[in-house]
This record gives sequence, structure tokens and C-alpha cells, in this order.
Amino acid sequence: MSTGPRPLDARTRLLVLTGAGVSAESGLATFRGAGGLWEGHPVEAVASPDGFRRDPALVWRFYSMRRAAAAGAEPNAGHRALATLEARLGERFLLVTQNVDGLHARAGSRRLEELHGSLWRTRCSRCELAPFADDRHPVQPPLPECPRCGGLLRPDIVWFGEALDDAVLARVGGFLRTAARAGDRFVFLAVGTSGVVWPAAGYVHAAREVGAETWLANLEAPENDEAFDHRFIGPATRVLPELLEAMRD
Ligand code: BJW
Ligand code: ZN
Repeated sequence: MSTGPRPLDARTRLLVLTGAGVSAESGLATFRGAGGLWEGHPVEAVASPDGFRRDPALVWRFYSMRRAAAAGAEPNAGHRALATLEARLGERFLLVTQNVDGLHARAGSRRLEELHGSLWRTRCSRCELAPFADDRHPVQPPLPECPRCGGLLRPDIVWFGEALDDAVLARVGGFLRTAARAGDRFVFLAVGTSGVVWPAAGYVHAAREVGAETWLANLEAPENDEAFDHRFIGPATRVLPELLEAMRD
């Protein structure tokens, strides 16, 4: 019979990676599996620089719908459990999310890195204009243009083939190195992510290499399943509160 892992405690260092599954129970669609298409378009067609060049109005329609859906959604018990874990662990905790919906911040998470950008910022597709807060929707033709260079504005989202923000990657790398050096118990926990998209899918390997226990909380086995030491199969709104409940001082 297999036993579960030792519960988290106040001295554990915890790096959490979340994906679309953590927001599924807030009513936001995931990317793959059923519902993996948007109006018949594969995600890559509306979430890539090529897709934006081909049809910027279509891409803005997609992100307008995403803004509307996220604005109408509420953080769930999974988001809240992660915010509570942060409050307990302080600097021993980091939440890295692939989600762009803003629900972790709305649930109270502050030690938070958004790997794939945010639905709630816009930037220029041509120049280095600083990304700015923007919750307009729908965005439809005539599409908004950059006040500096006249290029088309675009959502501040990391699309396929685009580099992730160096500063974000450096902060996540710094947390991994500090945790590795500290010699405390170190747990890496992936929640609601299919493990398909890189470099996020590689964090479990990086954590394992520096001695972390690797835990998974997901509805099903992800693509990188073999890298996990422990699996909690079930919905995030049940599993995350249970992990918190089991935590010891
Ligand atoms: C539940 C649940 C519940 C449901 N409870 N669980 C190495 C190998 C192969 C390819 C590459 C590689 N390195 C890079 C690449 C290319 C590419 C890539 O990974 N391609 C793969 C598809 C093969 N990566 C990139 O292009 C990245 N950029 C890059 O590497 O740049 C390099 C570079 C360097 C220097 C210069 C230039 C370039 C960028 C990736 C950006 C990803 N962006 C997207 C879309 C934009 C965001 C948006 O519009 O929202 O981000 S793709 C999409 O996938 C989105 C997500 O954040 C991301 C991950 O998806 P996620 O979160 O895992 O969701 P799902 O739907 O896949 O899974 C949900 C899971 O939850 C499922 O398992 C369910 O079972 C589960 N679940 N309900 C618990 N209630
Ligand atoms: Zn510009």
C-alpha cells in the first residue's frame, strides 16, 4: 500500500506552479482537452505573434472574451488555500502561475510570479512602450494604436515562440537556488497544469535536481507525470484545502 507524503509544516520551503486547472472551478476554460479550441481555432492561432500579424482583430476578440470571462469570475477555494499557505510560510513560499486571469492576486497572493503575462495589461506590438494596466473590453476595430510609434497595441501575454520575461525567470531561479542552499525540506507542487508547455513544464525537473520532493495536484496525469514523487488526483478546490488542513506548525 502506498502512503501519502509527510504533511507540509512551517519550516517547509514551497514552490507552487499553477496552470489553467486551478481556475477551472471558477468557470474559466482550460486550454487542452475538451474546449481546447476557441471558435474552431487552435490556441496557437490566437496566441502567437504570427496569429496576431495575420488577424489582429480576431486575436483582440479572443482576449476581449477572456477579459470578460475573467472579470466575471471569482477566486475559488484553491486560490484561497494558496494565499493562506503564503501567509503561513512567508519568504519560504513562492507561487509561479501560468495563468493570466489575475485570480491569484484577487485571492490575496503577493509572492506571485506571472510567467505568461497578464490579461490586465496591454503593450505595443512594435516598440518598447512600457506595458500599462488596461481592462477595456471588447477591443474591436478600429484597433487601438501605440501613442508613441503608431504600431498596433496588443495584450501583454507571452505567446508561443516568445521569450518569457527575464526578470520573472531570474526571480524564480533565485528562489530555487535559495531553497536548494538552505538545506530545509523543499517541496515543489504543480497544480492544474498539463505539463505540455515549456519552460514551465521544466520546473519540476529543476526542483527535483536540487533535492525537492515533487508533488502534483491535478485531475489527471500530466505530460511530465514521471517527474512527480507524489500525486493527489482530484479537483484543486478539494486537494489544496486538504493539504493546508493537514499542515503542521
Ligand atoms: C484540473 C482541474 C481542476 C482541470 N483541478 N486540475 C521544449 C520542448 C518543446 C517545445 C518547446 C520547448 N521549449 C519551448 C517550446 C515551445 C513552446 C512550447 O512549450 N510548446 C509546446 C506546446 C510543445 N513554448 C514557448 O513558445 C514559450 N516560449 C519560449 O520557450 O521561448 C523561447 C525563446 C527564447 C528566446 C527568444 C525567443 C523565444 C512560450 C509559451 C507561452 C505559452 N502561452 C500560453 C497562451 C498565452 C496565455 C493565454 O492566452 O492565456 O499560455 S499557451 C497556454 O498553455 C497558456 C497556458 O498558460 C499554457 C499552459 O497550459 P496549462 O495551464 O497547463 O493548461 P492546460 O489546459 O493544458 O491543462 C490544464 C490541466 O488542469 C489539465 O491537466 C487538467 O486535467 C487539469 N485540470 N480542471 C485540478 N478543477
Ligand atoms: Zn509603440
